[in-house]
Amino acid sequence: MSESTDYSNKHVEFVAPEPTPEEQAELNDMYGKMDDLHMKPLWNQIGGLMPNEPDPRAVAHRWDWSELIKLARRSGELVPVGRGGERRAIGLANPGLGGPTYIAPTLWAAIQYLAPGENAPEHRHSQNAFRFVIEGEGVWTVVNGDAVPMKRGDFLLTPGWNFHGHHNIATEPMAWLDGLDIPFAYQMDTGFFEYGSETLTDESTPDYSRSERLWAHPGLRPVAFPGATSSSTIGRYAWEHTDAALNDQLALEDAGFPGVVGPGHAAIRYTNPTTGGDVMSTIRAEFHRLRPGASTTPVKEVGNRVFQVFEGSATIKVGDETFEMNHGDVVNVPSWKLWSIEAGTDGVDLFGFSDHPIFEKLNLARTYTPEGI
Ligand code: GTQ
Ligand code: FE2
Repeated sequence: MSESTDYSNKHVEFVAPEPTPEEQAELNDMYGKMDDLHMKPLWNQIGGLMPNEPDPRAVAHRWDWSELIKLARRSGELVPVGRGGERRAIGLANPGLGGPTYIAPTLWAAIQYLAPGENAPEHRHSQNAFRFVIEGEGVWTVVNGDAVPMKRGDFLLTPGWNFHGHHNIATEPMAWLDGLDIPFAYQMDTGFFEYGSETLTDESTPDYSRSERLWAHPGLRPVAFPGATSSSTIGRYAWEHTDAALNDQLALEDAGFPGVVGPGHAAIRYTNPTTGGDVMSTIRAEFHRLRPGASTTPVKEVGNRVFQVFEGSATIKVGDETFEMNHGDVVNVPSWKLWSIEAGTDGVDLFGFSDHPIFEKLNLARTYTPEGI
């Protein structure tokens, strides 16, 4: 290794001499032939195709809950749920991605709305799905014949290829947030879909699903089901457990013990009890609680995040943008944008999900925290 070897990421630009008119005519002829044969030279597009660091087309954007719920209600008046449509779900379309309804290149987020007495028929798909309930109750989602109650603060799973339908047995309409890996499946051509029963296979309305009875006792797993499963076996992560876990982290901090991720910042990750890993192969889900005025450490990460404010308020910075966030508001963080959250005067409770498991599995995950913060 010589002294003069420079391992820095030096940008060496090759500047070709200007072509003569004769050379230009030959170039035009060659490019025309390439075009006819569906070929494209790398040298005219290298910067866009292989940037020095992720340069996402997705932009950071905030969706206002009061607007989302207003239009969801309107769609409830105008659009029936039925075969064909299957779901009254309104996707959040990232303004940078144009056209398709993706909140991120890999992720779908939607507000879904069911009026009293309505039934969303059963189907299954290879796309992984979850629901997060920002407010309300009265809907049961039936996942592979298991009726799962949906209540405020609950996080519910429909891992890929499980039949699922929803029904609202209450006298009030209900809306919730859906998260799926639809764009990932669409862009990678991995999606399969099948219709199931038009009526729900279990119309009971138990307080707890069978999956919770078997799997949602902390640190205890049934001996009868020994294997590791690729998705979580828990259908519903009840709010009472999430809330208690976050309270306990902050109580430990008050008592001088470790447990929080940062000062005044408690956080839990929903896990698969058979592995301790993420709930599904493509989606990670977390819940964060920040004390009044507390903030997260700014970080850049490969992959996409989405947050929804559950209670309280926060200022969320993403790249050069600052978003004021209140109950129900949704914001996305594109890949490699520096982001941080600062809680408002009453603190903030935040639900969040990401596509990070995809990139961790593929050895493509990177994070960066600027020095001096
Ligand atoms: O509830 O089954 O937002 O299949 C998108 C696709 C919800 C669902 C969505 C779906 C569902
Ligand atoms: Fe579905």
